[in-house]
Amino acid sequence: MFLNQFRAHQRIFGQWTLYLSFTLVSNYMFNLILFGPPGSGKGTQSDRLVEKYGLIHLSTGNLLREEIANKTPLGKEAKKFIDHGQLVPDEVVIGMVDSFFDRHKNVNGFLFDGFPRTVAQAQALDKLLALKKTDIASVLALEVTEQELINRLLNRGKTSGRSDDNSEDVIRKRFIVYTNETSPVADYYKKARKFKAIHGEGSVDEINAALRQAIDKAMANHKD
Ligand code: B4P
Repeated sequence: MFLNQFRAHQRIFGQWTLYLSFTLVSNYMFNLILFGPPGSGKGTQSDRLVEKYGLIHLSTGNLLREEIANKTPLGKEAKKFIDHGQLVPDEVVIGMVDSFFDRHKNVNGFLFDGFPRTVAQAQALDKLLALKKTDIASVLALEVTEQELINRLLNRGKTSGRSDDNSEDVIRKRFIVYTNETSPVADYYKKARKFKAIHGEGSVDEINAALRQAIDKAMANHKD
């Protein structure tokens, strides 16, 4: 009789501890933002980093281009802004990120590439992550001179077919938008002591090594 009761308790208690530890462990996520002006190499580096660290790549630029390619109502709306070097409205981008989260539950973490691009987006991201009981661990910002950015983007425009890359006027417009609307996001994360600048010129491998060094450090600190 006692043995049966003990076994029943053990079964229930065992399941609870397993459930609790799973919940605690599954809430641990490492979320990273790759920040920087257009053409600074966010997309290039993200592809390598998500593979190395097992993170989910969330590029709002890629998501928007997918919507455009599929000719969805959202894509048709977004195209008007992207073609002119402007940002797509916050509510559209935030809604898109929210539904991306719905499709990616129980993951190790996200690498945000090109998001957030406004302070309103950064605040919305904090709220969405708080609902998941997690936060941003680190923001790594690629720093590249304007002339190098123009060269890279015009060069990409020759083959990418991207409407926002093949005109120097549109590229310059994107830099103005970056200075006015996106650079305040850096201050937002500096205040939170999560911001780190990374030299973004040199070979892709060299920059990747600098990013990995910063990520390994941020991961060690975030676990403490
Ligand atoms: P994104 O898709 O985010 O693109 P990006 O800023 O142009 O490029 P990225 O920094 O990823 O550069 P990449 O690695 O490709 O945005 C496009 C548009 O979508 C925005 O302008 C906006 O309209 C809209 N949008 C996106 N997110 C939004 C948001 N959150 N809110 C509102 N609107 C939003 O590198 C560029 C080139 O450089 C490549 O050709 C690459 O090969 C080359 N390169 C990379 N690293 C190099 C290196 N080390 N040396 C030499 N070349 C290098």
